[in-house]
Amino acid sequence: MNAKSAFSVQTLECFHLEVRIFVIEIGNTKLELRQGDITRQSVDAIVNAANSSLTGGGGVDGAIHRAGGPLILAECRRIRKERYPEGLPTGQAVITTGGNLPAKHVIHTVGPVWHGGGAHEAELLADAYRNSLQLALDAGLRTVAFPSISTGAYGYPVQQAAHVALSTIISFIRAHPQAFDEVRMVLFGDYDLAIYMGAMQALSAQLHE
Ligand code: AR6
Repeated sequence: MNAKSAFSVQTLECFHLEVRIFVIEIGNTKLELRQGDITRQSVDAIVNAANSSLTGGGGVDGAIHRAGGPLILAECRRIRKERYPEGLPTGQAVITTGGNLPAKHVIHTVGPVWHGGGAHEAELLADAYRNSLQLALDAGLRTVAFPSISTGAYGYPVQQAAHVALSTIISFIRAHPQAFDEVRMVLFGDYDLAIYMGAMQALSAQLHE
């Protein structure tokens, strides 16, 4: 494992707000956790925790469509009609423009609804992260930001979701060491950030064993 630095904590002053950022470096790729709003990230692609209809919803999905404007929805509708008339299956991902967002693209994926853990939720959640990263890689995108997929309306316990999310991202980065400059998890609240930090510390320790 070529992890340059184990675990670093940076504090940035940004518009008078303190932004805490937690970073590990895996080869040439930074894996970063930060508290924030995914719609405000200036990256090549943000990931949307969508539903299979691809026509918008609440939570992150609603925020992305509100901030990104009608071009995103128009592309989603076209993709739905041409490629997924039955809806985008759980764990799959598609890419659209970023519309009015600072991000150039939106990758829409569908996480699993939590049914107690015995309905392949972990595999499906890992698929959502992996297929989103694969789309970004195929499109030559170097910076990608994820929200915490499935842990809102879909009810996936955050602690378990954090482990799946980060271990899947770390495995993908290790398998594709030249692919990304940065993969970022953007957590909406302090509680989620703390949970993801704990999961990252545990995984980071394993990387160095
Ligand atoms: N930036 C970052 N994270 C956010 C933001 C934001 N602007 N807004 C919410 N979150 P959810 P799901 C967090 O419910 O569980 C939608 O209706 C939120 O606090 O958005 O995958 C879709 O259309 C939570 O931690 O996604 C689907 O029907 C996380 O994002 C369904 O919800 C995910 O919460 C998908 O449910």
